Amino acid sequence: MSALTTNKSVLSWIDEKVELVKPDKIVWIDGSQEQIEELRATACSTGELIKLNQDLLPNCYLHRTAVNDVARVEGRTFICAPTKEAAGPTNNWMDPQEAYTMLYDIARDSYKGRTMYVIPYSMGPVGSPFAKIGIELTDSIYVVLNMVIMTRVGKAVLDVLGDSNDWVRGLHCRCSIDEEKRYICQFPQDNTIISVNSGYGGNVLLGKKCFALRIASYQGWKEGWQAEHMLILGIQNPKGEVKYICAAFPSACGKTNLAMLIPPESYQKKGYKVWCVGDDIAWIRKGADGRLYAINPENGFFGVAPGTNEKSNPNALATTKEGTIFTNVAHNLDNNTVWWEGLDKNPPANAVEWKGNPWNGQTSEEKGAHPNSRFTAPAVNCPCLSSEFENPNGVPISAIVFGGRRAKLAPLVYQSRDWNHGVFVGSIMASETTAAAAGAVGVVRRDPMAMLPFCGYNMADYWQHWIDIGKTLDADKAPKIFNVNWFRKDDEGNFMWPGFGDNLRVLDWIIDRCEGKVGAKETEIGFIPNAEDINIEGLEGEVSLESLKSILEVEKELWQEDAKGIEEFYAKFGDKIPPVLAEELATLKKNVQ
Ligand code: GTP
Ligand code: SPV
Ligand code: MN
Repeated sequence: MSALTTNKSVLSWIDEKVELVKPDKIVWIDGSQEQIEELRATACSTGELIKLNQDLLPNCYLHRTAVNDVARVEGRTFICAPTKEAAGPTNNWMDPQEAYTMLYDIARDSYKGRTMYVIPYSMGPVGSPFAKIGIELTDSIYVVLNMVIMTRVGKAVLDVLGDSNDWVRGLHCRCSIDEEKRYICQFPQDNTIISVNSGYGGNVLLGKKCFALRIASYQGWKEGWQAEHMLILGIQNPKGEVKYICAAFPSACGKTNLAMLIPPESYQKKGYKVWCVGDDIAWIRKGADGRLYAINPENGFFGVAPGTNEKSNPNALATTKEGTIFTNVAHNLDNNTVWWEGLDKNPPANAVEWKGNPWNGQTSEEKGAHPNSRFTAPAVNCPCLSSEFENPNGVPISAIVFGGRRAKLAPLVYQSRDWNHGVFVGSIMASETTAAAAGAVGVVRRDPMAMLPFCGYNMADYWQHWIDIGKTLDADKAPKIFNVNWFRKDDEGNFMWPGFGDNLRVLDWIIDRCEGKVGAKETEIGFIPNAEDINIEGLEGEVSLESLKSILEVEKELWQEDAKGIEEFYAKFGDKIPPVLAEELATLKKNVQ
């Protein structure tokens, strides 16, 4: 098959990589339906994919990864910047030359007997002023078919690229899925990503975390924009006006759920609607009118399956009914469909669990689906997809929301005093770890702006970049910055806030604050709602005014403790800590004294 471009920088880079990995064959991905069908058929013939019940789940497939390859591997993810300091204390660093040498040794000849797929893709609507182009080389059909869902793929992308050298190089080699030789390496200064020995999600769909966050955050720093781990949603009020919110929560902390939320009944009756623009990544830049605009660079959703059901997230469930790839969920053999924990109360008896073993969901103690099992679903399937999804200029942002998973301390919601204080609030985020990354689950760690595993340069420079962006915004145009916590628990370990659709009640307060329509209490940590201003109509029996008040309280002793933790965290950055943040920390310490 002949190349789909005459771009010399593309062709010579591919030639080099062909020389290195020695594929039997090269296939350019043009994104045509015919080609997709052919790849699906090939993958089914080798067992890489399982074709599901085409009446119930048309064009849907199941894939199982290796059991040692089920999540991102943060310990084996590297920022290969020229110096350790450029990567900063929160990233693993490797010298670029050493990294290339090591990775090329691992990759050498690894495509022998295999096919090289060349995937030209656009992050963002093709040709949008926000969009960026990448080319991923992979020896995995699973990767190709996922990239086809998650990004805009094909010849049109190369036509937009023309002769330009401004594109991100991505080389993925499955090799032998050896954990000890698994590396996810970003070279921000070279616009390059190399990923070896994995076949899982965020490690190998290089447009996603590797490019759209790690490389793009660096590009944004150099070019004056921002790449963030944020959902984007629009709230339509009864008058038909839509206000947009971006929210950064760490992995598996509720972005997809919030982005697709269904308003509580009382809100629906009044005419409220929520529209999803994106569920994981936002690229943000200033528009001609001086406001910040955001696009979702992705074209699909790579969502957490467990817990997704008709009640918690019917929109996500509906999105997975066609053209979806399920990874590491249980396979129901009776009707050739899929199942995961929390889908319904009726696990299949005649099934295969995520590792590929026979499984009786009614009697087994073992899980059917891996906790980080996922669906890859096309955005167009989403019943609440925003009409602005394809808008090349993005949507104007009214509020930025940070949030984590914290059983104690962080109140349900609070508002920062101003932009710089908001940057501070983002920088001190902490959250319990989840199954989205390999390692212990439930450990509280600092995760500034939900970017700890995704920032492609020194986090202190990243914070300064946030502060610098703020300087360019007029106060009346800058988004207001908030922090939320849906995960507060009582002493018995029960969640104190119902969450999910009811989170709209908090977003409602946030939008009212943005419009100056509601008051708030100024506290040691920022503005807290008067409990009466959070609408709990229809929540009788679930949340009392008393318990709402208790999750809106500032517990000074806990904050004193936390301030020490923040100080320790900041100390890692030495004198690179932006003075603005050092001052904000001093203010917090004084306030909670
Ligand atoms: P990534 O795709 O890893 O970036 O995750 P995400 O941030 O999109 O998280 P997602 O929406 O998939 O939610 C992850 C888990 O959090 C699911 O198991 C949900 O059930 C749970 N969750 C989401 N929203 C809420 C909420 O408001 N309250 C509670 N208690 N749990 C929630
Ligand atoms: C996350 O972990 O934040 C995800 C899934 O969205 S992955 O694509 O694996 O990074
Ligand atoms: Mn994510």
